[in-house]
Amino acid sequence: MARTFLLQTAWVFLLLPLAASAEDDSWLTRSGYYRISYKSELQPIEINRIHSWVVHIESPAGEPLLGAEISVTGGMPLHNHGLPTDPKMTTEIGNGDYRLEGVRFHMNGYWELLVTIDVDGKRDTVIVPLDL
Ligand SMILES: [Cu+2]
Repeated sequence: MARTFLLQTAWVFLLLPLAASAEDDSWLTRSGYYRISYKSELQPIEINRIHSWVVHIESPAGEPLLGAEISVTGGMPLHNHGLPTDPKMTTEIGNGDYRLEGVRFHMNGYWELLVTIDVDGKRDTVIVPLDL
């Protein structure tokens, strides 16, 4: 009986990280300075609807980073075109969260966002992939 319980518990712990990573993707910047994740305020993301994201910036150890400057460019590398808008970071919400306004995608397919993060002059970049 006790053995069965232990086996079942082990399965739960094996499955949890898989479930978490599917919902909460995050990306480490190229030089390894920052970890970035985001939540779209439009769920699911629809074509041709302008909306905002909340971008979360933390240290690789998981500590929220304050006072970051974030800029975003991007496009569809397979189509060789950029974003139809120029998204801007407008507000530092707190706790490592930043509002990014003016996000819009005008086509389904594979997008890449090039995110540049600057905290106290320490700059790093990361490509965030997005399949729509
Ligand atoms: Cu395209």
